[in-house]
Formats: sequence, structure tokens, C-alpha cells
Amino acid sequence: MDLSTCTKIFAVLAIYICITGAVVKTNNNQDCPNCVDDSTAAANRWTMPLLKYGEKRYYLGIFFKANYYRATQYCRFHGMHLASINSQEENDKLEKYIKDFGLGHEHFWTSGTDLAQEGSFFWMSTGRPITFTNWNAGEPNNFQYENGEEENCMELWNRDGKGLKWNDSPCSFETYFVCEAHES
Ligand SMILES: [Ca+2]
Ligand SMILES: [Ca+2]
Repeated sequence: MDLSTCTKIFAVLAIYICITGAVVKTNNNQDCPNCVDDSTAAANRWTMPLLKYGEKRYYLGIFFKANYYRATQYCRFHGMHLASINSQEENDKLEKYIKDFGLGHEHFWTSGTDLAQEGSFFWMSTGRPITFTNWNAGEPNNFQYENGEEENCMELWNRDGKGLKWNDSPCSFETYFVCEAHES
């Protein structure tokens, strides 16, 4: 084999490698145009810092407002539940966390509800009855609206400047929400 032939073979081989590489790359893009390298997925799993409390982590759903059901669905889709609050300390930590984000004036869904039985509230996230409570004065009042809807879903709301107290609210109300994740 003379030098000229060797050079030609090398050139063809180089072109082949380039083309093959390009095809593979193109195919990857076609198969999944919106895919990102999932080697960084763990670091990017959450889009904002989570409040850690014991074995629980709270996530604030503040990128869109949703009714109780959609908020529930969103939390579940991301491997979480709407939040439950089981002590004053937990309540205070969550309240501070929300206030530190400058969102203390907003409403936030929790998983609390009396949808199953009027007046009997439980946490949908755990299925357990609500024991610790932080209701605002006069709540829960199960207010009935003109369209017949009553108040069956529990939100955090700073109604009168006394902090994020609990209020039963119509489940169709669209607002922010708190999800909770458990370490496993
Ligand atoms: Ca009710
Ligand atoms: Ca109410």
C-alpha cells in the first residue's frame, strides 16, 4: 500500500466517523428533543429550596395558583402531598419560611379538609384526624356562598394581621399551596 492509498483510506475513515457521530447525535435529538442530561437531575429535582423539618420537607407552590384538587394533583405528580401541620413548632417554622419569602399576605392550601364529613377535619396527606389546630377566630365557619358551595378545604391565611392562621375556604378557590415531602 503506497502512501497515497493510505491517506485516502484514512480520509474516508475520518469522514465515516464524523458522519456516524453526527447521525447518532441527530437521532438522539429526534428521539427526545426536550430531553436534558439526566446526570444532573438529582441536583435539579427541586426548583426552590425546601424547608426541612424533622423528616419532612416543605415545598411552596408559588409558581401558579390552583384550586385544592389541582394543588393536590401537582404535589402528587412530584412525589409529594399537600402539607399537614402537627404542632405549634411546625406551624411556626412553616409560617416563618413563608414570611421570609415575602409571601405572608398570601393564601396557601394545606391538605386539611372536611370533605368526607362536614365539621370533621383530617389531613388528606396522612389520612389522620387533625389534632393540633391553629384556627383563626370564628373558623372553621363552613361559610356558604351564593352558588351553594361551602367551605371544606383548609388554607393558611393572615386574615387580620395576626399571622398565618387556619381557615376553611371553598375548595374551588385558586391560590398558592404547600406540599410536603418525606425523606426515604
Ligand atoms: Ca366544611
Ligand atoms: Ca372559613
